[in-house]
Amino acid sequence: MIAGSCFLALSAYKDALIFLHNNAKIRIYLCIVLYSAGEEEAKKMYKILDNIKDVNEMKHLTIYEKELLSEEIREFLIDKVSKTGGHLASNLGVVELTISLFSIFDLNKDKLIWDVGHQSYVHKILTGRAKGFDNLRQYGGLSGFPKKSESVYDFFDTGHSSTSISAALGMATARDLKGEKHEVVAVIGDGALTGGMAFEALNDLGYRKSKVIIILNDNQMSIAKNVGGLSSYLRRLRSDPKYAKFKEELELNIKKIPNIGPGVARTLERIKNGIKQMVVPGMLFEDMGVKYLGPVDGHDITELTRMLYSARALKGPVIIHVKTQKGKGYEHAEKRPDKFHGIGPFDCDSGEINSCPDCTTYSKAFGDSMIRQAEKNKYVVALTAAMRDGTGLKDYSELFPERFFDVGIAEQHAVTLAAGMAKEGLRPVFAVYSTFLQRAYDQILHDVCIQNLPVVFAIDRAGLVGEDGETHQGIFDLSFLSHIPNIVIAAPKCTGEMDSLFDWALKQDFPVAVRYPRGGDSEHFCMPSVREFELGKWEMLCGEGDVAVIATGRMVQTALEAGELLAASGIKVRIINGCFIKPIDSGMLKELAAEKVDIVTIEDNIISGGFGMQILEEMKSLNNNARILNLGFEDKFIQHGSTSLLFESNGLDAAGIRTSIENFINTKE
Ligand SMILES: Cc1ncc(C[n+]2csc(CCOP(=O)(O)OP(=O)(O)O)c2C)c(N)n1
Repeated sequence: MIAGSCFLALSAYKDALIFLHNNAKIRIYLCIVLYSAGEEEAKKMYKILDNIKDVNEMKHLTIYEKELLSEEIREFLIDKVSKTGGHLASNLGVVELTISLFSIFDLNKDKLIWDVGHQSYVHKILTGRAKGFDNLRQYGGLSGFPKKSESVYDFFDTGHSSTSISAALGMATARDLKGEKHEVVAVIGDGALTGGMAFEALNDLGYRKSKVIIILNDNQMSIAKNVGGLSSYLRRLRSDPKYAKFKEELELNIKKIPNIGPGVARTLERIKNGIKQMVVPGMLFEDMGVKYLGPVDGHDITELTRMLYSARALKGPVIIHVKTQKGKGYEHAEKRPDKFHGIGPFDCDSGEINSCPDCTTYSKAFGDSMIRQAEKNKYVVALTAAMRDGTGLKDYSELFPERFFDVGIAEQHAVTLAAGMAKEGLRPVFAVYSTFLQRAYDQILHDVCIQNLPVVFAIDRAGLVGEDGETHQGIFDLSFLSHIPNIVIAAPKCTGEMDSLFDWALKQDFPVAVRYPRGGDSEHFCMPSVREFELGKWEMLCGEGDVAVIATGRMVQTALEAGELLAASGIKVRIINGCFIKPIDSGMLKELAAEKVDIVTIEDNIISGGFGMQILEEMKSLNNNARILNLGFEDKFIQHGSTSLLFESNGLDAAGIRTSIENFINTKE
């Protein structure tokens, strides 16, 4: 009876809340009454989150309500991400920050850009997309990154690091030229700030003096612990509150010094700057022309609000140094923010991931191989651009700390650093995801390949990566590398070949790129394989039939499966492991041409400029009339979803390939 009336009262309260939406005082009073009554139903029933219908709603909430909302959002995130997987720790760290940004800025006119964008989940929730979280990162569902196509409040698509300040400056420049009035805000992590592009943008911004507000979200973490001189600098700023307070007071006092005439004023200005330099050393941002505010506790909404107001009132560029904790509010993520950075589905209570600990992934096979290579050769060194664990180098880094180099999110620097090392006799291996290597195209061409330096590129996550979507699919590397002279490109057909291929690569005196996919071998595939590689020589796996299927890398396994399906319908095909993408095996192609065999090529890269195109060119030059079918990705970006679904929807699973080959055979006159 009592519970029933309570429930009725709560329902009425809920309606009243919606009605009284703009009257914060009454709302907070009712809220306190209900919460102090200790009613569990109250908590379950009245969710502030459910009543957020507008981006400006945050402006009407009290600080207390915002704190309650923060709790709700954290619960929501943990629950949803535990089911779908995703970027959890970074989002838990920006809950109060996002709420505060929404409280101060009006996203109907102001622009907000999230660097990398993996921490935009709270933004998505507050912009009406909470319901989409059941299908987060799934095919056809909500993207894990900002997408203009998804919401008018996603102002700029991100995914790769360190782009936000440039984009913000671009938008601010457009605003000023068009005579518009609104704020442009870029939120960038301390990890992303290690990327050179962020400095290029700061350099330009400080000079142009455009009004851009930069929020430096400093949690001292990249994916793993942040590295480098900038990180130590931020640590000093973070850890000494006196430092910031002293700076504020000093500036106030300096402002009080009277100016007497322009000449004296100039001298005084110089003296002021001199004093500032002496007592507030290394004011990096201010020296670049960007006003520095902070540091501020990023989980204290009152303080954050105060700071954001100050920044909005200022003229010219400003950076607010916000201290946050990655994984905040979820014990497991607070303890292991690296593990919960990007995570698959997991158990909420134990924090355990539902994965297969014994499965051999390509990254693991690479890491193991690096240990063997380093044991054999004391000049072997490994480089990563902030992706130590993802690329499988954790064990190696612990065994060979002096031969391990994490350069921060700086792929371009990593490549030229490796070039310098190779020039002086080291054997550098740069482990990098295919998508992030795009950043370093010129360094590969200009610094490594023109000088023909023996740098080995270990290109992980080549091909489809799945849930991270179009900004992360590694489907371009064959196209952007194949046309560079001197570089050799190879791909193992299974994890078992990784060690022998790296062993081969490290013996060559030219640049070698070894590309391999995310995950491990296909379930249907079991081919423990240790073999000798010979430059530009392919491997014939099945030698019968009038059609030769030449597949590369992980697609060899799919080609074998497709071959089995075709065999079941009485069609025999030859299957060739195209383990060298550059140079291709001209000898074998000549033999196939002589036999007048038709050719099907299969790659997990875009067709344009890829593996199959090279074969097509070669066959043309042999003046052969054999027909060629190139299978790979069409000229478009591939959205997010599980890799199996994406392969299927692009006709590159075994069944799709079987159909394409059958059609190809059937269309022969
Ligand atoms: C060019 C590039 N290299 C690597 C990555 C992979 N990556 C995604 S998030 C991240 C760490 C970012 O750290 P930070 O900016 O501090 O954000 P946090 O996750 O700590 O909130 C890295 C290395 C990337 N997105 N882009």
